[in-house]
Amino acid sequence: MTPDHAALQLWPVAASASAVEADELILAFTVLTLVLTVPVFIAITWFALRYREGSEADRSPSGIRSNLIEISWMLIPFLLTLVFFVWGARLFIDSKNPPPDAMVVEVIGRQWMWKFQHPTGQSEINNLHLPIGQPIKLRIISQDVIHALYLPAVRMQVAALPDRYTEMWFKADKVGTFHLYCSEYCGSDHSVMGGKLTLMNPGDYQDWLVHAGAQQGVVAAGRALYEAYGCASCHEPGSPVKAPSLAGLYGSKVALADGRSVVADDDWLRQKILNPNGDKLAGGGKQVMPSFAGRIPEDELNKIVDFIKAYPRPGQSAEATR
Ligand code: HEC
Ligand SMILES: [Cu+2]
Repeated sequence: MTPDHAALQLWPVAASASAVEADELILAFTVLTLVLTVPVFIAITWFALRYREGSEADRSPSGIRSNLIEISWMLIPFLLTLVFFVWGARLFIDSKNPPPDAMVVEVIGRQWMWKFQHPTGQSEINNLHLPIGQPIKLRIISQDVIHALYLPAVRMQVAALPDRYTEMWFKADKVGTFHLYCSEYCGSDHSVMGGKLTLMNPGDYQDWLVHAGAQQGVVAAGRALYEAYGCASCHEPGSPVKAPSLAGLYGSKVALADGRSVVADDDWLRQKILNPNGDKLAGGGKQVMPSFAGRIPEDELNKIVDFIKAYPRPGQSAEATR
């Protein structure tokens, strides 16, 4: 289940009580702004028409002077804005003070993926599974540049900084799958730095930790990395680069540009990813694929290779890799 990209969603689902409060604040403030500005614009139009050059309107000073009007036009908007100041400050202070019993999830942002580590040790990439009905505190850091974790469903957005922890906390109350974004432009693949926030009943979450979370399968983890490192944006069918599909590649014979042919085994795949050009360029291929040497840690490289191993040939069920 993925969040619906197709449907135009002007107002995202609110999945926590504080999200509802944030919505109320924004709606109320929008209404207030309209109440204060619409009459001004109407009056401007009316005066512009009535006192346009050459009109017959009476232009003599009226002589009316009222302290009541003077004071009220200043005092009423001032008090109204104060209401919003107090209301907003309360939400802001709440959002900075997680309850002490909050469950802590570690978040690491880096070009271009999000890594989440659960208190029980399970980790996942670009997907975040969390229980509802319980305060959750995300402790956020970046491994390289500034990113920002944005969870529209809980109306929260916090910067991920390279050298300092930041925090976000919320208590979700709605089960479902929602968007998860990086909302700070962070380089060429910023647009793919996102995924899914899955909110579950506490029982399902425990279940997920034990089953899916623990063995979220190297293959699924590999697929997430394949997407996160941008392999998919070149190698998936339909991509503008037209790189060869990696489906069914493992174990097959690859014809190289220098005339040799090799069997795509673990070793060769690993080498190809690290140093794709030179003597590893595919026959008829151009030097397009960037080198990933020094960019993908060894454990993740294993997972990507495992994913390529399991990537089904066309016609086979794709379920196995999801
Ligand atoms: C900018 C586009 C681009 C990106 C990003 C990219 N590749 Fe490639 N890749 C190519 C192209 C083009 C080829 C074919 C030419 C060649 O052999 O280099 C290729 C070839 C390959 C091959 C050999 C396939 C064959 O049939 O010979 C493998 C394996 C591969 N890429 C894996 C990966 C992995 C894994 C990633 C991510 C870590 C990745 N690529 C990222 C463009 C890309
Ligand atoms: Cu980012």
